[in-house]
Amino acid sequence: MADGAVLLRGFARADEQVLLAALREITAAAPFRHMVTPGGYQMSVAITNCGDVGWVTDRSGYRYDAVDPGSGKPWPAMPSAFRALAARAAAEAGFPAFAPDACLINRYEPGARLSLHQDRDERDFASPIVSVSLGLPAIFLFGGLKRSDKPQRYRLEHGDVVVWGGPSRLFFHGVAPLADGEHALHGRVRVNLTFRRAR
Ligand code: MD3
Ligand code: FE
Repeated sequence: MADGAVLLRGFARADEQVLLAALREITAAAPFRHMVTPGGYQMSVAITNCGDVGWVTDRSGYRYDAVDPGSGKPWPAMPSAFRALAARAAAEAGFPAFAPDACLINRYEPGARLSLHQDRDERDFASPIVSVSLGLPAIFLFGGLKRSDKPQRYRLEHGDVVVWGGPSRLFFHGVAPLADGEHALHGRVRVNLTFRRAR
């Protein structure tokens, strides 16, 4: 896709049942919720996390926190199936020692979108970010280092995995409003797992 960005089509398909079961356990303990951005807007994407720390946003800013603000408890542990899949994908893309400590889980319902942004709340930009797409397909927008760089569009489908490292780690990216549909396993949603080394 770009220098350092590798698209692994269908890489997570064989794990779809294990991933779904793990996802159900996580969201039972830490339900999806629509957080508020520092600017005061409610996100159309609902999020939760697992791992040592989770990405959160509120009126005071974006950050990684060990505590789920919804429950006051630590985020659910990262399931071994999640960790293993992320490490295997990173290795395939040339990052052999990826040890994520955070997994942000995004849920898109029809119409939900993510505007163009950079991921820069992590301490370590040398580690890649690994993303796993599940459920309904989405149009992923992939720009460059400048917000004004015209984004390329990629259709990401159930089971696709992308590794974003090297120069692409700080590229602007986003997701176009989700089209309606029905997925055999996940229903009327898209779920995206993003594995990060945050601390
Ligand atoms: C490219 N999520 O959670 S995953 C995010 O599909 C996020 O939910 C999108 O952007 C989603 O921050 C896209 C793909 C992704 C994640 C991180 C990146 C692409 C990236 C970081 C740098 C460059
Ligand atoms: Fe992002």
